[in-house]
Amino acid sequence: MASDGKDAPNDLSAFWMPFTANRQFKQAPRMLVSADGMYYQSADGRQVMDGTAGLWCCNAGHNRPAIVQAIRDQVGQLDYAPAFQMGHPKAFQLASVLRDMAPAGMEHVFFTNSGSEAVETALKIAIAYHRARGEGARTRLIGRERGYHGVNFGGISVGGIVTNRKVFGSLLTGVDHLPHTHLPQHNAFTRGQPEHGAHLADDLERIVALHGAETIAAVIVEPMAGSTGVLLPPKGYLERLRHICTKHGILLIFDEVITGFGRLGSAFAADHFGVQPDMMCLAKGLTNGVVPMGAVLATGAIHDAFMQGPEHLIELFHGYTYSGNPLASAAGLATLATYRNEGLFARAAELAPYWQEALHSLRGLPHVIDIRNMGLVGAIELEPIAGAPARRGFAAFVKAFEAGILIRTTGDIIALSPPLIIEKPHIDSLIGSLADVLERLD
Ligand code: PXG
Repeated sequence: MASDGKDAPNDLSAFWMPFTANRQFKQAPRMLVSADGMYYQSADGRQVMDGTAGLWCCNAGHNRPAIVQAIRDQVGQLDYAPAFQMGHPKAFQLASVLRDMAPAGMEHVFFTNSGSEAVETALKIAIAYHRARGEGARTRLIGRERGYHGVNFGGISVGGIVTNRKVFGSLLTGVDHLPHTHLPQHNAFTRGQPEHGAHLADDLERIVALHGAETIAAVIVEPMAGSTGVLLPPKGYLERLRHICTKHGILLIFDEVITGFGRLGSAFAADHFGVQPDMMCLAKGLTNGVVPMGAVLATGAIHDAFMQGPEHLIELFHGYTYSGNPLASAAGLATLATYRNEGLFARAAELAPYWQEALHSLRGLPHVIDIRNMGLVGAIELEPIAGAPARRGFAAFVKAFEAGILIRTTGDIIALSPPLIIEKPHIDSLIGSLADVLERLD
């Protein structure tokens, strides 16, 4: 439903906004009031093209009838069911659909309400799994520099974005980090996976030598690091990580909160790169971003290790009031059906070469020091203003919004991740508008 913007509020003071420059926003609010297909409408009545699928989540675009209807129907039929010791059909149906579309071996689904909770869940399962098998000394968790795994304590501990960590105390103990894979000196302006950097996975051997494999529970990485500014895995890197984890009995967790559900042109990054993790974290595109939901997928071996002891006892002391919530489950089922019926993952793969060329046409514009892409993801890295990191990126974001396109910036990196329903004329218009913005940037 289009809105005339009359519902835009006057008092903005109470809402403490997440990951937002609150004072700047409240002086010059960027308010969205409705959305349809590829477009948002702003409170001042402008069409704004969604270049980021919301926050990497509305992969099927906005206001999709089947999803809207499924939620409407569900809320009138069963609004809530207790998540513990009780069930309802749609959560089981959604788990089965997810299992069937996931890479072979991912047999069980644990529902959460966000990507952050999926990460905490996977880390806890990893540690408890080893303990259930009699390897209780395996408690260490290995993340990666520049990794983003949500904002809870486990996630920021294994994560590697300094601003998300440094003011929050001592975090989890027993955590180590692999080096990030961003090598601009070798890989700038790469199309798709970079050539250089597979050797960076070998750092895991150093960490194993330091602590002993028998103390390490899991390695968690984003197969493609999104939030930190789109860092693609160098060719051979994920394969090497898988090999070293297997060799030492360490679980490999892929955080696919961004890469899941077609972003790279395959259902999951694990499919795209042909590398099999032991667990996967999902969220965002699972429900097209419409109702919050996350999930952890785990192998049969992990799940089965817990299924012992007296049958009346809880096997895993973990879960959320809203795990498998009926509205979220209904939204998830309708979303996955929409992806399937419209062939949206294949569509992303088909459009990827056009997207790639459009993005790389920005090379040579002022301040552009790197462009990288894969599937329907792209990043344009800008040279930071000396002494004022993130200022140029933020200016690009604000100017882009004024020009009618929604982009994401992290520091001085612009990230683009449009809905998978995007068409070539949209790509031309998005990249054309962005080129104008870059031309005008100080
Ligand atoms: N893991 C990954 C890989 C993510 O990208 C999370 C976990 C946490 O998900 P929740 O649902 O708790 O937010 C994320 C979230 C951005 C951006 O613009 C990225 C995320 C969230 C908001 C903005 O890069 N990723």
